[in-house]
Amino acid sequence: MTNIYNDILKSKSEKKKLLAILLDPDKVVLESSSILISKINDSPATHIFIGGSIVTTTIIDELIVKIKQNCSLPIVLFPGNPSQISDKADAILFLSLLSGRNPDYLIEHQVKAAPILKKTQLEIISTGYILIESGTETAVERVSKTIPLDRTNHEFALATAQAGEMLGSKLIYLEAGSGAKQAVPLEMIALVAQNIEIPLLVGGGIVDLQGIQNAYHAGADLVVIGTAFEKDINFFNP
Ligand code: 1GP
Repeated sequence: MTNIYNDILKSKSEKKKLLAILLDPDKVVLESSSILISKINDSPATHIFIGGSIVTTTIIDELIVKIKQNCSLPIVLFPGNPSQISDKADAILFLSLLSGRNPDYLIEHQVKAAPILKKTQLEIISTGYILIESGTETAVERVSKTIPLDRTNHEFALATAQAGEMLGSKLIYLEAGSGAKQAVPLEMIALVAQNIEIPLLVGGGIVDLQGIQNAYHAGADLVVIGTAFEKDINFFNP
Protein backbone atom coordinates (compact mmCIF):
# COMPACT_ATOMS: atom_id res chain seq x y z
CA MET A 1 0.00 0.00 0.00
CA THR A 2 1.29 3.46 -0.88
CA ASN A 3 1.77 6.05 1.81
CA ILE A 4 1.10 9.28 0.08
CA TYR A 5 1.37 11.50 3.13
CA ASN A 6 4.80 10.16 4.09
CA ASP A 7 5.96 10.80 0.54
CA ILE A 8 4.73 14.41 0.79
CA LEU A 9 6.61 14.83 4.08
CA LYS A 10 9.73 13.32 2.54
CA SER A 11 9.54 15.68 -0.42
CA LYS A 12 9.14 18.63 1.93
CA SER A 13 12.19 17.61 3.92
CA GLU A 14 14.16 17.24 0.67
CA LYS A 15 12.80 20.59 -0.59
CA LYS A 16 11.33 18.83 -3.61
CA LYS A 17 8.26 20.71 -4.81
CA LEU A 18 5.09 18.86 -5.77
CA LEU A 19 2.39 19.53 -8.34
CA ALA A 20 -1.16 18.22 -8.47
CA ILE A 21 -3.38 18.36 -11.52
CA LEU A 22 -7.01 18.68 -10.44
CA LEU A 23 -9.55 16.91 -12.61
CA ASP A 24 -13.20 17.76 -12.24
CA PRO A 25 -15.06 14.60 -13.32
CA ASP A 26 -17.91 16.74 -14.68
CA LYS A 27 -15.54 18.27 -17.20
CA VAL A 28 -13.72 15.14 -18.35
CA VAL A 29 -15.11 13.27 -21.33
CA LEU A 30 -14.36 9.66 -20.51
CA GLU A 31 -14.14 8.58 -24.16
CA SER A 32 -11.39 11.09 -24.91
CA SER A 33 -9.54 10.80 -21.60
CA SER A 34 -6.60 8.86 -23.12
CA ILE A 35 -5.06 12.00 -24.58
CA LEU A 36 -5.63 13.82 -21.28
CA ILE A 37 -3.85 11.03 -19.41
CA SER A 38 -0.93 11.05 -21.83
CA LYS A 39 -0.59 14.82 -21.35
CA ILE A 40 -0.55 14.30 -17.58
CA ASN A 41 2.18 11.67 -18.03
CA ASP A 42 4.21 14.21 -20.04
CA SER A 43 3.72 16.93 -17.42
CA PRO A 44 5.67 17.57 -14.20
CA ALA A 45 2.64 16.51 -12.13
CA THR A 46 3.38 14.36 -9.08
CA HIS A 47 -0.25 13.81 -8.03
CA ILE A 48 -3.72 13.75 -9.55
CA PHE A 49 -6.52 15.26 -7.49
CA ILE A 50 -10.10 14.39 -8.38
CA GLY A 51 -13.16 16.31 -7.28
CA GLY A 52 -14.96 19.62 -7.27
CA SER A 53 -17.39 21.72 -5.29
CA ILE A 54 -20.30 20.18 -7.15
CA VAL A 55 -19.91 16.97 -9.12
CA THR A 56 -23.05 15.60 -10.72
CA THR A 57 -21.50 12.85 -12.79
CA THR A 58 -21.28 9.22 -11.76
CA ILE A 59 -18.09 8.49 -13.70
CA ILE A 60 -15.65 9.00 -10.80
CA ASP A 61 -14.97 5.27 -10.36
CA GLU A 62 -14.65 4.66 -14.08
CA LEU A 63 -12.43 7.68 -14.56
CA ILE A 64 -10.05 6.59 -11.81
CA VAL A 65 -9.86 3.03 -13.16
CA LYS A 66 -9.04 4.41 -16.60
CA ILE A 67 -6.35 6.74 -15.25
CA LYS A 68 -4.80 3.91 -13.24
CA GLN A 69 -4.51 1.74 -16.34
CA ASN A 70 -2.31 4.32 -18.01
CA CYS A 71 -0.69 6.41 -15.29
CA SER A 72 1.16 5.60 -12.11
CA LEU A 73 0.69 8.90 -10.26
CA PRO A 74 -1.10 8.72 -6.91
CA ILE A 75 -4.79 9.62 -7.15
CA VAL A 76 -6.14 11.70 -4.32
CA LEU A 77 -9.80 12.57 -3.85
CA PHE A 78 -10.51 16.23 -3.23
CA PRO A 79 -14.22 15.98 -2.54
CA GLY A 80 -16.87 18.68 -2.27
CA ASN A 81 -19.08 16.30 -0.29
CA PRO A 82 -19.29 12.61 0.73
CA SER A 83 -20.95 11.57 -2.55
CA GLN A 84 -17.56 11.95 -4.24
CA ILE A 85 -15.88 9.18 -2.27
CA SER A 86 -14.47 6.41 -4.45
CA ASP A 87 -12.56 3.42 -3.12
CA LYS A 88 -10.74 3.22 -6.45
CA ALA A 89 -8.53 6.19 -5.47
CA ASP A 90 -5.41 5.95 -3.30
CA ALA A 91 -6.15 8.65 -0.75
CA ILE A 92 -8.58 11.36 0.23
CA LEU A 93 -8.02 14.87 1.49
CA PHE A 94 -10.31 14.77 4.52
CA LEU A 95 -11.13 18.46 4.44
CA SER A 96 -12.47 20.78 7.08
CA LEU A 97 -13.27 24.28 5.80
CA LEU A 98 -11.56 26.18 8.60
CA SER A 99 -12.07 29.61 7.07
CA GLY A 100 -15.85 29.21 7.20
CA ARG A 101 -18.34 29.09 10.02
CA ASN A 102 -20.75 26.67 8.42
CA PRO A 103 -20.90 23.53 10.60
CA ASP A 104 -21.82 21.40 7.58
CA TYR A 105 -18.35 21.94 6.09
CA LEU A 106 -16.53 21.99 9.42
CA ILE A 107 -17.83 18.65 10.74
CA GLU A 108 -21.24 17.51 9.41
CA HIS A 109 -20.04 16.13 6.06
CA GLN A 110 -17.10 14.52 7.85
CA VAL A 111 -19.45 12.69 10.25
CA LYS A 112 -21.42 11.40 7.26
CA ALA A 113 -18.24 10.38 5.45
CA ALA A 114 -16.51 8.57 8.33
CA PRO A 115 -18.48 5.29 8.23
CA ILE A 116 -18.19 5.19 4.43
CA LEU A 117 -14.45 5.77 4.59
CA LYS A 118 -14.02 3.08 7.25
CA LYS A 119 -15.13 0.52 4.65
CA THR A 120 -12.47 1.61 2.14
CA GLN A 121 -8.71 1.24 1.93
CA LEU A 122 -8.28 4.94 1.22
CA GLU A 123 -5.47 6.72 3.00
CA ILE A 124 -7.13 9.50 4.98
CA ILE A 125 -5.22 12.78 5.02
CA SER A 126 -6.72 15.32 7.40
CA THR A 127 -6.52 18.72 5.71
CA GLY A 128 -7.25 22.19 7.05
CA TYR A 129 -8.88 23.92 4.09
CA ILE A 130 -8.74 27.71 4.06
CA LEU A 131 -10.57 29.78 1.47
CA ILE A 132 -9.07 33.17 0.68
CA GLU A 133 -10.96 36.03 -0.94
CA SER A 134 -10.05 36.21 -4.64
CA GLY A 135 -11.94 39.02 -6.32
CA THR A 136 -15.19 37.33 -7.25
CA GLU A 137 -17.43 34.69 -5.72
CA THR A 138 -16.07 31.20 -6.39
CA ALA A 139 -17.90 27.87 -6.42
CA VAL A 140 -16.50 26.89 -3.01
CA GLU A 141 -17.88 30.08 -1.50
CA ARG A 142 -21.27 29.64 -3.19
CA VAL A 143 -21.66 25.97 -2.36
CA SER A 144 -20.31 26.12 1.20
CA LYS A 145 -22.17 29.36 1.96
CA THR A 146 -19.12 30.68 3.78
CA ILE A 147 -17.19 33.92 3.64
CA PRO A 148 -13.57 33.60 2.53
CA LEU A 149 -10.80 35.18 4.59
CA ASP A 150 -9.75 38.76 3.85
CA ARG A 151 -6.80 38.50 1.44
CA THR A 152 -5.03 41.41 3.13
CA ASN A 153 -5.24 39.96 6.66
CA HIS A 154 -2.27 37.60 6.52
CA GLU A 155 -2.09 37.25 10.29
CA PHE A 156 -5.64 35.93 10.46
CA ALA A 157 -4.93 33.40 7.72
CA LEU A 158 -1.87 32.30 9.71
CA ALA A 159 -3.87 31.99 12.95
CA THR A 160 -6.42 29.86 11.06
CA ALA A 161 -3.69 27.63 9.63
CA GLN A 162 -2.04 27.27 13.03
CA ALA A 163 -5.37 26.38 14.64
CA GLY A 164 -5.76 23.67 11.99
CA GLU A 165 -2.28 22.35 12.72
CA MET A 166 -2.99 22.31 16.47
CA LEU A 167 -6.26 20.46 15.83
CA GLY A 168 -4.30 17.76 14.04
CA SER A 169 -4.51 18.63 10.36
CA LYS A 170 -1.70 16.93 8.43
CA LEU A 171 -1.83 19.46 5.59
CA ILE A 172 -2.93 23.06 5.20
CA TYR A 173 -4.51 24.05 1.89
CA LEU A 174 -4.69 27.76 1.04
CA GLU A 175 -7.37 27.99 -1.63
CA ALA A 176 -8.41 30.96 -3.77
CA GLY A 177 -11.10 28.85 -5.47
CA SER A 178 -11.19 27.22 -8.86
CA GLY A 179 -10.90 29.76 -11.66
CA ALA A 180 -10.25 32.54 -9.13
CA LYS A 181 -9.47 35.98 -10.50
CA GLN A 182 -6.63 36.42 -8.05
CA ALA A 183 -4.45 33.66 -6.61
CA VAL A 184 -3.52 33.49 -2.92
CA PRO A 185 -1.21 36.44 -2.16
CA LEU A 186 2.46 35.44 -2.08
CA GLU A 187 3.04 37.31 1.20
CA MET A 188 0.29 35.25 2.80
CA ILE A 189 1.79 31.99 1.48
CA ALA A 190 5.18 33.04 2.86
CA LEU A 191 3.87 33.95 6.31
CA VAL A 192 1.91 30.71 6.66
CA ALA A 193 4.71 28.53 5.25
CA GLN A 194 7.25 30.00 7.66
CA ASN A 195 5.07 29.48 10.69
CA ILE A 196 3.64 25.99 10.37
CA GLU A 197 5.47 22.68 10.39
CA ILE A 198 3.12 20.66 8.19
CA PRO A 199 3.15 20.78 4.36
CA LEU A 200 1.36 23.66 2.65
CA LEU A 201 -0.81 23.24 -0.44
CA VAL A 202 -1.76 26.26 -2.54
CA GLY A 203 -4.24 26.47 -5.40
CA GLY A 204 -6.84 28.51 -7.20
CA GLY A 205 -6.33 31.09 -9.93
CA ILE A 206 -2.77 30.09 -10.87
CA VAL A 207 -2.77 30.50 -14.64
CA ASP A 208 0.85 30.27 -15.79
CA LEU A 209 4.10 28.44 -15.09
CA GLN A 210 5.57 31.54 -13.46
CA GLY A 211 2.64 31.58 -11.02
CA ILE A 212 3.55 28.03 -9.98
CA GLN A 213 7.18 29.00 -9.42
CA ASN A 214 6.15 32.11 -7.47
CA ALA A 215 3.98 29.99 -5.14
CA TYR A 216 6.87 27.52 -4.63
CA HIS A 217 9.29 30.35 -4.01
CA ALA A 218 6.93 31.85 -1.40
CA GLY A 219 6.86 28.50 0.42
CA ALA A 220 4.14 26.29 -1.08
CA ASP A 221 5.12 22.61 -0.92
CA LEU A 222 2.49 21.50 -3.42
CA VAL A 223 0.66 23.59 -6.02
CA VAL A 224 -2.72 22.57 -7.44
CA ILE A 225 -3.57 23.40 -11.07
CA GLY A 226 -7.09 22.83 -12.36
CA THR A 227 -8.59 25.37 -14.75
CA ALA A 228 -5.41 26.27 -16.64
CA PHE A 229 -4.81 22.63 -17.63
CA GLU A 230 -8.50 22.05 -18.26
CA LYS A 231 -8.51 24.96 -20.73
CA ASP A 232 -5.25 23.96 -22.41
CA ILE A 233 -3.91 20.43 -22.14
CA ASN A 234 -0.60 21.73 -23.54
CA PHE A 235 -0.28 24.06 -20.54
CA PHE A 236 2.83 22.28 -19.25
CA ASN A 237 4.41 21.63 -22.65
CA PRO A 238 3.55 24.58 -24.88
C1 1GP B 1 -9.34 24.51 -6.99
O1 1GP B 1 -7.19 24.98 -6.13
C2 1GP B 1 -7.86 24.32 -7.12
O2 1GP B 1 -9.83 23.90 -5.87
C3 1GP B 1 -7.39 24.68 -8.50
O3 1GP B 1 -7.85 25.94 -8.90
O4 1GP B 1 -8.90 25.60 -11.12
O5 1GP B 1 -8.07 27.85 -10.47
O6 1GP B 1 -6.46 26.01 -10.98
P1 1GP B 1 -7.80 26.35 -10.45
